Amino acid sequence: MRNGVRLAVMLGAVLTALLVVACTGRGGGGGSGGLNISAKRGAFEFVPANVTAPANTAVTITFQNLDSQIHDWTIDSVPGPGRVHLVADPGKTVSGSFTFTQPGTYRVYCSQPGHTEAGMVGQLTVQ
Ligand SMILES: [Cu+2]
Repeated sequence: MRNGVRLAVMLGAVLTALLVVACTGRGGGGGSGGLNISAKRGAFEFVPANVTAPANTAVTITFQNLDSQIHDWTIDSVPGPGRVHLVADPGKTVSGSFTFTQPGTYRVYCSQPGHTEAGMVGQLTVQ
């Protein structure tokens, strides 16, 4: 039985790895597979700044911080998850799955002190 359990765990790990590859393999433009956003190195900037996600579909958002200071990708209020707050330490990548339930445009910003003022803003379009 123990071997069976071990096999199940291994299979789970492999499937998870495949899922991660599938979700992060696409570009940052949109689509149902996932969104990839990065914090640009040496700049207060999201790349891309504007992203599009389908409504009523689970979307994996991956936020990669290429800069040397902490950044986050934050939406204060959006129907579905309510708040989105992906915080990435320098050089790190974080991700989460969200289902947005209402089409519209929502303001994205970095909540670290001074970053919004420096231009670290963007927009999520749900359609
Ligand atoms: Cu920031």
